Amino acid sequence: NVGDPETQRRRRLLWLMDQYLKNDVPSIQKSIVDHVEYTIARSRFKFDDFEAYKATANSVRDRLLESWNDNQQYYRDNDSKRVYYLSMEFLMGRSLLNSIFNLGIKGEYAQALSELGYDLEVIVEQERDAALGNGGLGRLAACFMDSLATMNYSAWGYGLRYQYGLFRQQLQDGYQHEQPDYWLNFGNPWEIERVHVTYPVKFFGKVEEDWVDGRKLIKWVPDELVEAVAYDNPIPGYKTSNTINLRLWAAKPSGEFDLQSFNTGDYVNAILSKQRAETISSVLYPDDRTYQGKELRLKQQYFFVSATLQDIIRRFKDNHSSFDDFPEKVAIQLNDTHPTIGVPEMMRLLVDVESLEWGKAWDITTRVFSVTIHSVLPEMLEKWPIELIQALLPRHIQIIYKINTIFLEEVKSKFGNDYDRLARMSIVDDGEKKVIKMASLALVASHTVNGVAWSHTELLKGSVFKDFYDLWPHKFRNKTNGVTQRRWLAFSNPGLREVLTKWLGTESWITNLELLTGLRQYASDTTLHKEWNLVRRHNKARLALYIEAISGVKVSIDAMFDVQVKRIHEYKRQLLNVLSIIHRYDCIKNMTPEEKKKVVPRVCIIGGKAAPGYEIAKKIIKLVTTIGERINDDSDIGNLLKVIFIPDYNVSLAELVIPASDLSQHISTVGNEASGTSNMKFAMNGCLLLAARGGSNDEIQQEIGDENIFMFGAKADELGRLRAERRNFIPPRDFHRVTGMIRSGEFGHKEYFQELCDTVDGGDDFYLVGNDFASYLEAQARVDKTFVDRARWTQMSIMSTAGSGKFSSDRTIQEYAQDIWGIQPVERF
Ligand code: B1H
Ligand code: IMP
Repeated sequence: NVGDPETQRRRRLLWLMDQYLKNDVPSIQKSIVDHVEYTIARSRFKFDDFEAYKATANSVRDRLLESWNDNQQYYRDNDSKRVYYLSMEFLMGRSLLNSIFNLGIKGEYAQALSELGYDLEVIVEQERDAALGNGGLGRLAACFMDSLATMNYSAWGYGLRYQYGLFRQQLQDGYQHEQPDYWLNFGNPWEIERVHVTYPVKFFGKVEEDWVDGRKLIKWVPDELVEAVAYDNPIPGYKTSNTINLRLWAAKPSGEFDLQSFNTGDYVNAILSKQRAETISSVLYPDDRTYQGKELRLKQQYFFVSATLQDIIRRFKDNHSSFDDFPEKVAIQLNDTHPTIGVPEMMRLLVDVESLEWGKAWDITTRVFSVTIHSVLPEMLEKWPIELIQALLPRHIQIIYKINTIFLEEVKSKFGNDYDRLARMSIVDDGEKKVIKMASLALVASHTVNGVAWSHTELLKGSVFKDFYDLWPHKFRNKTNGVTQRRWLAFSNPGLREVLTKWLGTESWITNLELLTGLRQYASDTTLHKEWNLVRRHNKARLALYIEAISGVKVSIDAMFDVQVKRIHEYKRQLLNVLSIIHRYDCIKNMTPEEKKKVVPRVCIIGGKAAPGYEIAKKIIKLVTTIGERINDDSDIGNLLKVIFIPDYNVSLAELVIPASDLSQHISTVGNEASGTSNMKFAMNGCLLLAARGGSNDEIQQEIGDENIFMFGAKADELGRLRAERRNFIPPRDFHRVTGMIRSGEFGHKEYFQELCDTVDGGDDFYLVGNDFASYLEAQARVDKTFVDRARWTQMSIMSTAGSGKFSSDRTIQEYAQDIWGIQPVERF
């Protein structure tokens, strides 16, 4: 025992921890069983698979917490610049397998459980997805967290802890029904409630002015006060001790406010009205394209952003006495415009609370914020009614007006009194609708703005934000999206992982995806072909079992698995796929037995959720299930064609489906998909893409080569003309034949499907389904022809994987870090 008492105490504590959290099999077993007894309070002699999952998850959490704590301490001491990623959505999926893989203890856990009589694969399935997101935008945030942790960045994610995540989709009689996703019902072992990390968030009320010592003091007196409570979710990096934090806020009634109403004697009603505060973080909005201008949504945005900024400023002030260094220590990324109310909130905190003068505060704000835009269409940009902001956030509306006035002066000084331009660029639109344009506010306050694929960024510069590009060309960047190859390749496709590692001679591709190009030299090696196809057959067999379990339909794994899984949207054109399936069915029905022998058997798999109020999208789902019933039971067709709708598509289903796909469809109307990210996951896993032009499809084509992808359809520069002339367009005969079959009631539900057909053959085919139909069928014919040439297909598949190195979110994050955030990796040891 040497050293002072404090050193001795610390040494003792470290020793104790070391005794407990070793990663050998018996130590892991001890921690699991301890959690069975002491956390779940079950007997170690009798616990079911779900309880085993909970105990296992808790034991993993213990291990995460160690590095999480050390890491936060290290960042604090090191005082390096941190990036804060603000997002309304984080679509994390499951955590157990991902965590033990990242910690490098998957083998030990599998063995530990197996010796206790449990199967890791079964245990993993007990976990509910954390579905705090709608689709691509939320999943991108989750991939970014993984890359930030893995690449040793000092980063925090901030968002909302919705009690209900994205709804669960149930099919009844082939129609979508939404069920609440109460994912916290059985507890969430991955989060730590921080009862002491709380901030007050104000709403409504009025602004009062006061003069003190010749200074104007502005005081916002709210009518409603809500408490934000932090829930921390440790995010481990792969093979690093870096564990970063995703902090999600939950709303709780505030304890200190409302004394007034308690004094009126109506105690019970006073409690009930306070309790309503919790609704702010109750539910994720399930609509990912249309802004409904709902008060609750704005409340959610402000709630999470206000708590976040208070937290960031508090952390900064822990070891800084002036704000001069703030931009050197803090970078804040806005994931789309949803957190933009943070701009006036930052100004309010700096000016009203921290007493900085306006100019100084604005300088700091504009050096800290940057924004990513994910949408393509100007009409999709977020706009909030002035009245709503005025009532809910009376101080912020004043700040927004002031920002706008100063901004418009700058525009004038550059372009003169060009009133059209001024009106277009103004943050405040006080025309008929009277709204605040959040994208303009975000752009004015951000030092950089980026699109999510090359073609998308070009659209932003050339049309959506052309005026801003004219004013500030230096602000615009491209950051092509990426996905984490850990979750989407290494962990979800263990068979392929083994093959890749063997042929590349290293596992380093798991952190350096560009190494995949090393596969190209073996693309025609027959031994590799054998191993490659064996893996896919194995994955397809797994999916086939799942399909049979949910639908009763037996599918052959010799058939091509042709997959389209993503949110159901008209612009994603599931209808193009479905119409061509009907066309295929019709063709097969009319074939002679000889002709049938030449047909390439297909299993068409479609999955995805429709927003609850989106009638057309719901009809598309019903159309898929309707034709599925007909085709799957048709003895003329047999195994030549099957149509499966996979209900409740989510992240964990994606992990099952993607490695088992032969062909996947990314066929959004050109110019309507900002990027797309599932295309990257499929390509990585050696699935061939049937792809329309635009978004990240263009870049995938460039990376893997024209000859290894099936592209079709209109080009970007044709979109404007084709749309304008769409009423004069006459679709091919086959197209009319197919919609005619639906309209005539051939599949039943005659009335119900009319409206759906009207969207494509009623002379107003906005998404150009009819326009692209011929080109799509031609591409599908190429697909069939190629599929029977096994060697050619396998080679293309290998080339797809080999060419997808660019689409790692590690690359994306590194570009953000260097080019936007100005942060460096901080390695702890
Ligand atoms: C994307 C959204 C989105 N773009 C509003 N915009 C939302 C808009 O809840 N809301 O109000 C939610 C989401 N999501 C997607 O982002 C693009 O459509 C994809 O093309 C892109 O790949 C993805 C990630 O950049
Ligand atoms: P994309 O629109 O095909 O690029 O899909 C983006 C990603 O979002 C997918 O790979 C999935 O990980 C995720 N995703 C899409 N739709 C859903 C959904 O309905 N639930 C959960 N995740 C989804």
